[in-house]
Amino acid sequence: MSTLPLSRRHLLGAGTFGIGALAMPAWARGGAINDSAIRAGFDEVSGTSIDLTVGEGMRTVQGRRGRGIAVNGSVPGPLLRLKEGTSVRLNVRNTLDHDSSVHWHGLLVPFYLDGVPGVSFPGISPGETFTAEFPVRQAGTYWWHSHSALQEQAGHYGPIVVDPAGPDPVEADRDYVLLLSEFTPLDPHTIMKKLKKGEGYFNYQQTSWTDDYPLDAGQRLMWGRMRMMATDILDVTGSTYTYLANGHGPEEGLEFAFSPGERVRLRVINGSAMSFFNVRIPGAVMHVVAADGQNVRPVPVEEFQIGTAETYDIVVEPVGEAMTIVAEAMDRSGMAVATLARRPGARAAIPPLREPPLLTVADMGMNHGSGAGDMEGMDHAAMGHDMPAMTTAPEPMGGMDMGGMSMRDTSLLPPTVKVGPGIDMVAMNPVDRMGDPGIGLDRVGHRVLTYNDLVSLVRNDDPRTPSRMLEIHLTGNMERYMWSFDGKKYSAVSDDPIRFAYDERVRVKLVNDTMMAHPIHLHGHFFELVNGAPEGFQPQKHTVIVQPGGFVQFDLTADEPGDWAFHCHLLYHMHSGMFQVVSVAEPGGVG
Ligand SMILES: [Cu+2]
Repeated sequence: MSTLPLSRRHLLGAGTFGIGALAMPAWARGGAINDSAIRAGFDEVSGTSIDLTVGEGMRTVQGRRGRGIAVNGSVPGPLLRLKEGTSVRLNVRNTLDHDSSVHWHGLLVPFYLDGVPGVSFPGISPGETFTAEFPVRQAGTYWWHSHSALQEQAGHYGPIVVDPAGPDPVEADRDYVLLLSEFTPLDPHTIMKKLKKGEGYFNYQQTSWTDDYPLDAGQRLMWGRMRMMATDILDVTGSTYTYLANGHGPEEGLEFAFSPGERVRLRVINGSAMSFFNVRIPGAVMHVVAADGQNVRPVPVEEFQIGTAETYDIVVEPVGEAMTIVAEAMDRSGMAVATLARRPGARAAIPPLREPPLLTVADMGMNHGSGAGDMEGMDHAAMGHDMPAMTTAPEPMGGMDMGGMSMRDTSLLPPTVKVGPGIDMVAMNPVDRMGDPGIGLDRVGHRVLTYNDLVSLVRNDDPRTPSRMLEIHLTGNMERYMWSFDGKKYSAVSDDPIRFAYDERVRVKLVNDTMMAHPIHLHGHFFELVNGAPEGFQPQKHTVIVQPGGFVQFDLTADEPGDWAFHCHLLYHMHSGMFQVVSVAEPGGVG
């Protein structure tokens, strides 16, 4: 290689009079950033015109290496700091050798800038720069991510904070972003293939005859007959994932500084592909002040579950030298960790992972009551079958006789649901589970947030009663890893969208016929959870967890014309078909 010394000299020489070119980081020059490692953590970008460059490279997390997709050279990509009432121009340059995209998750934008390939936008071709310019109409905590293929799993995501035009009702001395996600050295398409082969592939906590789960022989037989697993809590687990806090593994020591007496605002974003987290700060009370970017009346809690794609803002007053922020994966196969530290290096104890939870009768959609904690004093004998453990509490099904109970009775489904191999489970008696803290948190012995605790801080602007009800079933065949709405797997252009008239007010009921919790996200809108909040103060969200075997209802004002994505935010569920297009008519137009 006689040219090597020459080219090296050439490069060195260029440096002496081409400082500008050399000062430009590798990611900005474009192309693969193979040999320059992707940084963990993120910079902050702001102003009226922001450049984002999508590139590829190698990531290393706690010694594990894998290929990744970075934006501006880091995972997560940069924090976009925007200001309500201004306009912003976002220039997204794609240096990958395949298409990319950015969806501004939670931001109200015109539909053609929403960044979902195949829905009013073709995607960003290799070498192309896509510009999204729009007015910033809201304040709060949001995030952005690729909507192309499985890029989000590889690292293509980052946080958004929008500062309010006026005074912020949340008073805090410090303001931090805590973006939770996961790292895997596996190629995301490899994960998809493994899930297709066997849904329990990553579930190393499977019940077996020799393990020490509190299930007796009869219970094991019952779960086996149903071809289900009581430990089937998350599809992809800590067996491959390292859980990340702002891109850092739990041993990599992410710190947030505080001084005694200060109020610290933490903007918690679940930017993971497949994980629900249970978040707590042992010893601290967390005041939940915003959900999905929208201010709520403060709720003091000691733990909350955050579904994929949700955000919660909390305010804490740390005490002592340090406090540990623990984000435990819902199946307790790992945790992301950060520290509130009074001085650099200060640490508090990290609690061990708790016992993995088991699915319950309620998760199978066989509730007979009105929801969690409401089963006391029920006369089970009068219901004609012997089900002593019929509660939403996390008890295994002691002595349950499943005879005569069909979990696949498709006659329970409305005619709008397409019955076929895509459905292997039908909730027998789905109930409103918005008072449920989430899988595994029923009996933790301290106060846990539920959706029923959320009350909007300000009055909502549409007081109308919905004029119609739309029921949508979340369906799936877990064994074949097929996921769908109403039994229909999404297959692009041929599908009939869900249609709304312009400004129509609709109550949407999402019924979960499966045994997994699904975080359902509607683009372009906020909807109001029907959670018993005082009239006019239902909390607004863009993503809602529908608990297994349960339902949620929300009121939607369809006032953003255009085609919008509507999907489960578990990446591999979306990729396997749990996706639809919502079409909102133009003003005066026909749906
Ligand atoms: Cu899902």
